[in-house]
Amino acid sequence: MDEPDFVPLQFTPFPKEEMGKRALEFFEMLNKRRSMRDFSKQPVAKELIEQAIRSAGTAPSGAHLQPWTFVAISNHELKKKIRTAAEIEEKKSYEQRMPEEWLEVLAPLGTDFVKEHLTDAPWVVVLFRQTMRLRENGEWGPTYYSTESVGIAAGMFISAIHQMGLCTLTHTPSPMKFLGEILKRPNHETAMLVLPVGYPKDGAKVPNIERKDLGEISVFLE
Ligand code: IYR
Repeated sequence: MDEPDFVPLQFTPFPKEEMGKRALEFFEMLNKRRSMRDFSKQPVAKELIEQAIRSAGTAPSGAHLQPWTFVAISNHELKKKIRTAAEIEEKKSYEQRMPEEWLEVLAPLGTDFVKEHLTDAPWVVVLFRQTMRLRENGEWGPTYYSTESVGIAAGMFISAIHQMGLCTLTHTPSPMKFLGEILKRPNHETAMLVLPVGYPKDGAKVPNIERKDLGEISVFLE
């Protein structure tokens, strides 16, 4: 094994007074994000999607294996194929597979098996998790904490999209195997999330729901 190579950390400290302001501004920016299903067909430049993927690619990952592949689709035929396959699975899910206790918590979100966003949004980004990696000796080995790693990268992608003034949605058709087949991904990649990206339609609406406040989501032990 080679000795690990270290370089000095690039770290910018901020004055104490500025830290609270930066923290608040970041929260206020993120707190305006909404999962949105009413996409306009207005095109979005490829460079913006590339930039969001670059940001997502800064996520930490298990053993720095970066076990993610972002497949960004603007091709209408492919989006149609994905929508058709997703709706077949989702119809079965909503009508047969999801128990009443699940449907009960989905009801306020107003979702159903019709997935217009998959053809309306100018981009559909499918995020794949790499379950295996090719080792330097040519053998396949596992990746580590890939679900956590890809989850973090997804959060960063969603934040990047929001920060640039676009909308996205974390869509989870289930089961997702059809995505690897349609998009011809290798077997060691498994689809985790579908993220349509674009502008909202005029008059787009979102559910009237609240976020938990700090006291409900944290415990401080001092
Ligand atoms: N996968 C379905 C159902 C669904 C499940 C959850 I949990 C949601 O928060 C929203 C929807 C779909 O994408 O419609």
